[in-house]
Amino acid sequence: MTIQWYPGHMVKTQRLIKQFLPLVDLVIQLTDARAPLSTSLPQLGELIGSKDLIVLLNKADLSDQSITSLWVEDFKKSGMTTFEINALKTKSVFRVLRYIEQKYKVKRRPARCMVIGIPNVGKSSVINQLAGRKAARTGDVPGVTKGKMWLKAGSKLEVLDTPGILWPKFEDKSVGIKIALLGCIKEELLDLNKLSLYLLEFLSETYPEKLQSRYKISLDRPTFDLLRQIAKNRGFLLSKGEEDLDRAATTLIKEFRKGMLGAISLEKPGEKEGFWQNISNQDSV
Ligand SMILES: Nc1nc2c(ncn2[C@@H]2O[C@H](COP(=O)(O)OP(=O)(O)OP(=O)(O)O)[C@@H](O)[C@H]2O)c(=O)[nH]1
Ligand SMILES: [Mg+2]
Repeated sequence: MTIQWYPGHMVKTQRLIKQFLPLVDLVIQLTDARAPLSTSLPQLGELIGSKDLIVLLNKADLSDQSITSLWVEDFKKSGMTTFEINALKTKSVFRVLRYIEQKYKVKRRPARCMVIGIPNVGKSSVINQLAGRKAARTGDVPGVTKGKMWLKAGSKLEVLDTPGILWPKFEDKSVGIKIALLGCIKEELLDLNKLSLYLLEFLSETYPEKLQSRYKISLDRPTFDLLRQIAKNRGFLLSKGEEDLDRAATTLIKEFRKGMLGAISLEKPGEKEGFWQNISNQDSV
């Protein structure tokens, strides 16, 4: 599955990040805790140079807790300041605010930071928590923020919200699949049927009990049949009585994204030739 999505505003955002970098004290990179590496910006070093950096593993309420803890350890080991957070919870973001206020309190002016990351990871949601009000627009589709926006977070911090950025092409197909599953790519560009089969294959290998308990299906069948069973059990039928596989695929992906199958992580630290690598090499299910 080859995915490309690089609209004009992403090119502009990269320019904007470079332009505003000299004005900020630190950069906050937001990632999705369910796949912290795949949702990191590969060109981060090139974009921000040696500027102070905090990495936030957001949506930790939706990720597999034991795996997220391993990620936090892993990031810290490589010298990164890292927090796992849930941007919808004020307390969770508060720890980050405290850390920043402490670190930059010697400055006579408010500390300034810039929040960057790929689309839909929760940048605007974190900023709203930092600011203590719903100032930045958020939404469960990628590409909500289109331009930059400065906000005050109390008297000690100023934050710049930026639109999500991706890169022109995914060298590693498995990265494209994971970020598509996490809702970071425009839906219209995706083959949801194929994506749902990747997800089913992953879940039946990695989280079989969660898949079984949500959809009450027999897992000892080919992947394609799992989708058919979901359609059948949910009563998704076409006029001729055939299973509506498109609807089953959309439902599965939507429910996974919302955490309705339970807390799930798509990647583990140190996984070189993991599940997605193998599946994207075959590129068929
Ligand atoms: N469950 C959960 N949902 C979250 C969390 N953070 C953000 N969301 C949801 O994720 C969606 C995207 O959030 P935004 O804050 O708009 O993301 P963004 O990174 O600003 O997106 P773009 O501006 O499109 O790049 C929204 O529906 C949020 O409510 C979180 O920690 N947990
Ligand atoms: Mg936004």
